[in-house]
Amino acid sequence: MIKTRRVILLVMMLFIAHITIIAQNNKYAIIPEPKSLKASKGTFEFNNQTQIYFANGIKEQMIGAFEVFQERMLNIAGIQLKTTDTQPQSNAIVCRINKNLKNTEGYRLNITPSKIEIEVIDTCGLFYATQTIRQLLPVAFESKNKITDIKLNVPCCKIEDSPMFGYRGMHLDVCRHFVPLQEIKDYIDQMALLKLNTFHWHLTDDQGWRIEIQQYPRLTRIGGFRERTLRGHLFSAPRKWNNTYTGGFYTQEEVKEVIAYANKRAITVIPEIELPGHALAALTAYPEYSCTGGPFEVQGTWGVFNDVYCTKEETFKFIENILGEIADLFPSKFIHIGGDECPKVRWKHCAACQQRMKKENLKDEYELQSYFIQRVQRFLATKNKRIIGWDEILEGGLTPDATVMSWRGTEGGLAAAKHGNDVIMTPYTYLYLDYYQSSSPSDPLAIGGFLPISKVYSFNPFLEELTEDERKHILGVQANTWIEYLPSRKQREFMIFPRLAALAELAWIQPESKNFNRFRNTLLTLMERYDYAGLNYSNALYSLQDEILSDGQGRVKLELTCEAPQTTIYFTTDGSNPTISSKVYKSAIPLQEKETIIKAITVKDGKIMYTPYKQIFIENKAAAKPYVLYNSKNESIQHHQAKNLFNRKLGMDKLMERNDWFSYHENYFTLEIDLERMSSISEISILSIDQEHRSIYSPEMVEYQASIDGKNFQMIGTLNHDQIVAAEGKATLKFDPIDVLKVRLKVKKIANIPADKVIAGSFYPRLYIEEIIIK
Ligand code: TNX
Repeated sequence: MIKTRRVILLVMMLFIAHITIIAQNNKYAIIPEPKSLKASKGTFEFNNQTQIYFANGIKEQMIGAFEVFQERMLNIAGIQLKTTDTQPQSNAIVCRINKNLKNTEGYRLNITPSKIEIEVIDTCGLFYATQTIRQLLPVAFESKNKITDIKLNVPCCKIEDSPMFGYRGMHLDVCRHFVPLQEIKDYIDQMALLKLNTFHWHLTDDQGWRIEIQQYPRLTRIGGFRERTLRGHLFSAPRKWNNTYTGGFYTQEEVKEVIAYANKRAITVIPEIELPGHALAALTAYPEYSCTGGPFEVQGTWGVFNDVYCTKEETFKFIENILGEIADLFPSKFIHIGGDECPKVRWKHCAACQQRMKKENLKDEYELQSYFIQRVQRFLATKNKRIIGWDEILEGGLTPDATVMSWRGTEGGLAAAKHGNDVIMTPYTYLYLDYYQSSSPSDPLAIGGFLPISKVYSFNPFLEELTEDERKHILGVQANTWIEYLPSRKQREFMIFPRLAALAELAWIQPESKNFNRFRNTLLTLMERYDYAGLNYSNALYSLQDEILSDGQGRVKLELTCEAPQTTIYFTTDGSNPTISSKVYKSAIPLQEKETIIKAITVKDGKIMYTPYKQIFIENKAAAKPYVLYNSKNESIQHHQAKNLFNRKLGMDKLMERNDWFSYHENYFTLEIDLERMSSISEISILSIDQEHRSIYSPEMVEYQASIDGKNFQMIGTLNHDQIVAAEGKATLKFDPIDVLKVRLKVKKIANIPADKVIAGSFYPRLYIEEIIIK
């Protein structure tokens, strides 16, 4: 009896502790999480009498750090925060220099009912203190319009804070679609809230040149606009176009405006001028700097294009003139010069480039690329600038002073750090905000990939392979927003927010201090701020992710998970739409063997929080059965996508974006499925796809075998490539029912891309399989 009471008490205490943690989190909902925060009782209230006092030592130019906060106070709440020359006793913000603080971006904040005391060593720290106060204020402080009837209280606490990385970036592509100036400024303000300090502005690409260059007006007049834009995904066939003339660019005056706006928010703007590739907008305007002389068009489609800058002398003059203007315009010490995705075919067939290679003693076109980058680096050094380049600048020899932006995973960053170069980590495996964030097929079209916010948050930039010394070369991290598929502001906001908050936290705090459960709670408050700011952020935190598990007894069950806290999942198995009267999801749902449809919703406070989950699970005797996979050498192998072959789920579309497929790139594989008991079967299907434009082809041949004793197999049939293509990728072999124990499939990839295809010779054929179905 006593024992049960104790248990009940303990459970109650845990419950209460849980509640208070959540409540506290919401009161001090700061992202990124401060290094240390000690909560205390009471609040400080802002009103019309609140004054700001800058103690001795705070230099004139530092005072500007408060302006943005003062403006917001005035515009949103009508409160004029005046500065005073004599130290007030109460109702004041008192700012002081503390020489003991080491990090120029760090700050100390002491909030009591009578005063807010701030200690810093420099302007950035002062600015960040105001941004922390901004997040301690009621969420309505983010409102776009004036607010009334809200007490502008901040809860008392002591905060000591400073960032882990000195480079905390957000990248934005403004070439694939033109992004208006106001939108840029609004993102910069949102970056400031999250204490990000670098805006990487991707200003030139094949689809548009977006910055005025006074010496070359055609760059924007011609290169800034295009005739047509691809509709739908690059991988969908046939192609469809939007034929509206479209484009835009920023004048140098506007660029200065953005730089000043960012500077006021402790943000550096780094421009990116792409070279030697991704240059078609420039070459359309000035074809004489290409290898062939053109003509070209500003591209309305995406990808990598063969026409790049020629390496003749005139081109370098042209590029130096452009970079000269850029260097004068941007105060940042870094200029990003691109360097990625530069095909070498034009250089191979260009007399000027071949002559250049001879003259400079370069052994191949990769070294020519390296020569290109090094020349640009040397030129910018004369302007007192350092270069950043994408990780392809490692090819053909790395320029000593270059900083490498590692985007193709983390390998490039690792190699550069080991080489002694500085690195910024922006791997597409974690930090590409153009990738999908939910697995719901009703999300707007995106380029592909799958990076839910938890995955972004989980990125650890300190790779295990790095020594203590090499770690110092990791300057920081950045999230990239490429906008091929984000033509509208609404879509861009949907992809950027709230995932940018995950980036901000992993950039600011040590990996061991990260905690996704805490983060997601705090995030709910940030999302409330976004509501006030009118941002079209994504609610994908509330979407459902599924996993198909084996129940160990030859059947499969469906696990549903939701990353958001405080939610309930309701589901149905009969095709009806779930409501709050449907079954509550508690653990994985056992699936019946016959075709089953599962629908589910996430509910919070009686509200459905995301597009309902809906999935049909087809009948498949192979599901959850043991299997062995053999490669071309008949060695048994593990393949992380193999489970997708029998998950009873068919792909959502033919873009294969969310990893529901099995991809295989060797010559053939053999798969043995153990049905575990004698089973009557009469049909085996293998579902593949054909997409010539992506060099994806159905198998050359599939051999079907079966075994009664589990040891000796007999051939039951074969299907060849033409038969499979004719069946639209569903290679079904039907036969009179037989009792078997095991099934074996030998699947052969086509050897070469047929010679009559455009891409023959330059790509290798790929094989993608969606499902293997046994009936
Ligand atoms: C690769 S990241 C690119 C961009 C694309 C992006 C799409 C990089 C250096 N190059 O040109 O927009 O993928 O995710």
